Amino acid sequence: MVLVVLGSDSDLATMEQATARLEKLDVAYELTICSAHRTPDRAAELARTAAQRGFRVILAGAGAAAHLPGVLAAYTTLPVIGVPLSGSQLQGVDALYAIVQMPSGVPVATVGIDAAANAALLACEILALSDDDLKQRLKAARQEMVAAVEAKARQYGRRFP
Ligand code: RP5
Repeated sequence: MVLVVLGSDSDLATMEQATARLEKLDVAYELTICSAHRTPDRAAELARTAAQRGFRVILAGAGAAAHLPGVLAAYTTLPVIGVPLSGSQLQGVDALYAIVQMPSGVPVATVGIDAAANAALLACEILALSDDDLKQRLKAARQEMVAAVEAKARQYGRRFP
């Protein structure tokens, strides 16, 4: 249901934050590696066939001159969420600018640098528009987050004097 594309195996550790969220929310995904620069034909084919293969959203993580999300978006009207990845000499600012500054007509929803978990949650929110069970699981996850912050407030909160 969610196609997760990485520009390189060196992106795996960060992008696994996305797949962990998808697994926690019981959302099916397929993860693959494909480079806009090193394997441009494969990138085009992946995006062209994604909808007919049953995918509803694409997550694409890439670093450096990160054209992967934009190239995928060029070949499909499925929503594409781009994750700019750090690790380059410019620490992800290069990837952020490359992904977020799409020309008019071909949108890529862009999350923060290395924000793979948020990309997965955004993908789930898109899917939840037509999936009430997933909507409930997302609400439950928000409640867990509220409880975790409240527990930290109890643990670390203090007054002086
Ligand atoms: C990008 O170049 C990849 O997404 C990766 O973040 C970066 C470096 O790739 P490797 O040289 O580690 O394969 O295309």
